[in-house]
Amino acid sequence: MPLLEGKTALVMGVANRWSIAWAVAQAVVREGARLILTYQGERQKKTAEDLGASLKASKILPCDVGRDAEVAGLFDSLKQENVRLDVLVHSLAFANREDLERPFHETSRDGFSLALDVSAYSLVKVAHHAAPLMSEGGSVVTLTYLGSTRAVKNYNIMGVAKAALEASVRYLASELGPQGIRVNAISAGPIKTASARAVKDFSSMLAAVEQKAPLRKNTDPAEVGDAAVFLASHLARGITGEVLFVDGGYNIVGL
Ligand code: 1JT
Repeated sequence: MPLLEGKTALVMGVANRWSIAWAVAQAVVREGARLILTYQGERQKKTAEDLGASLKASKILPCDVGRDAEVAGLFDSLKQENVRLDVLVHSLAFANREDLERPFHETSRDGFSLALDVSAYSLVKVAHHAAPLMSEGGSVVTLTYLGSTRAVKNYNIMGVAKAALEASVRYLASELGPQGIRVNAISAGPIKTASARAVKDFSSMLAAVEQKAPLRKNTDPAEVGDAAVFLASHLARGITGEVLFVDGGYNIVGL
């Protein structure tokens, strides 16, 4: 029996076929969910529409989470069409490139605000709008990284943003739990997405993980997709406010 039969999943953050959100979209469709995709802007429109069509997505809508009006507009349009949501996947983040390269103490006020706004506040905002559509309860899943709790070289402001994101997961889980809405994060190992490609020395990081992780391999986006299916499904009905590591065990190893 498919794990998400009869459920509707909104997946935010598909930019291209290397996106973690795309691996999640494929996994939820494989498990029988109806898929709604959002993409950030004009530049991503064609790609999102092509990818969405290949999975028979029922809707492919624009939503730049940095703009309140676009977030409100997205959920208004879903409400208009009487969409009941069961699953919300938040798989997006942003930081200025120089903030991932220069020393962390050089982070500008604007760079700090931007990274936290797009990468952490956006979860609060979309959960706020999604909750009323989750009339039969639901599951919110976001993506995080180990740099939230460890000072990982170069991750810098994104680590601070992920710490805020993980704390937001706990507050949202606490407040939305009484409505049957669970909120969890997946802490993925490093994955070579388009965003990660822009990071210097990313390939050497992948090599280090391959050597040190208990499973001696890097994280495959499909592993994240499957974990998201689990968290979205009835199998995870007792789990909320949690950070689930999908990183080949890298986070448990000491020096
Ligand atoms: C962003 C970027 C968020 C890269 C990200 C990210 N979350 C994980 N990665 C990959 C990564 C990046 C670094 C790293 C480890 C993993 C790019 C900009 C947009 C937001 O350092 C050890 C730097």
